[in-house]
Amino acid sequence: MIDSAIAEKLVSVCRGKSPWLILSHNHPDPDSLASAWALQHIFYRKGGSPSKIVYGGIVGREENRLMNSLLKIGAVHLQAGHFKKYSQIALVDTQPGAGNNSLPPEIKPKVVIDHHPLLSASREATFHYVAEDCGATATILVELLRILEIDPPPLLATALYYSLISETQHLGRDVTKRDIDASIFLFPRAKHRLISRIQHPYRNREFFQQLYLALEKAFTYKTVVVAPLGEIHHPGFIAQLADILISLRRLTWCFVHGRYRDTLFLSLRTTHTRAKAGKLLRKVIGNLGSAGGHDMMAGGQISLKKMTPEEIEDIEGKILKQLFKELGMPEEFNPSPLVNLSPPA
Ligand SMILES: [Mn+2]
Repeated sequence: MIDSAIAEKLVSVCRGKSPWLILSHNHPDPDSLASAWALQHIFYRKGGSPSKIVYGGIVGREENRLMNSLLKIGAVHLQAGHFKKYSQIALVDTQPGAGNNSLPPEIKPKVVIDHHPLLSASREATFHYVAEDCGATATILVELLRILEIDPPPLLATALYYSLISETQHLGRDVTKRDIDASIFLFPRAKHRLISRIQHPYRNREFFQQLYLALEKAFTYKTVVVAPLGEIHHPGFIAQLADILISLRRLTWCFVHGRYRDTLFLSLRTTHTRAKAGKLLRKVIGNLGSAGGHDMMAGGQISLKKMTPEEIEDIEGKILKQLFKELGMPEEFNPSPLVNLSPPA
């Protein structure tokens, strides 16, 4: 549990009437949405300061769109003038330099709250709290709410609980005692019927089309299932597909990548509970881009701006080769398709 001195420091930082810009991931997942919303609540209740929750990219997954609208979170797309209008910036579930947010490099955030490994630029924030022993940033926000004696309204509790179970696959992945304690606190406060509606959304045809193409492209090699998707409809699909493919029996690693608007998005999953997937993906990507993650899951991105199709293909090939090398797999490469529709010989 976070100690009260840390919570009091956050309160002292947010006192005053000037408005805050709370920045989540570019393509926000439930954890960054719920955490941003909880921080907005703390700012309002303890500092009396208004704030806006923004993201740089798109809310791609149907579940996340539903979460934003059904729970009335009110996260909006970042506008060009926002950084001029709001002088105080807070980053949640991400950090300056993490590569998955739209913070311009010359702007220093005042507040950083995250559960990914600490990046050096975060130390320059007036308040930074980065706890790797939390499976979700939402856990940190729950602890802050509790220590500040703010009882979260039902919809906020619902968002935080949904974030916890979605980020940790129902408290099964990268989860610690802090997450369990937070979930016990949230459980009686959350509206579970709403969570069920979010978890079982109606999907448009685009999703099935994308899934079909993905399964066609996926292949397995040794203990890895790989899906090189090429162009995709939205970046959120990468993580979604990785979560599906890692369920493939007997395989222990899953690697998915796809391109969206000049960026290559990558997702890595493993069934090994202590695998340091985040570290591994950072090694694989090297100085080509950025990555972050935990033991069993990681994500990254590489800018493809001004690259020719050949250069892009080259990068994708390099990354894959590097991944196999890091996983200690032999040089010779004989993949087999995940789905084989040809009739038996
Ligand atoms: Mn998170």
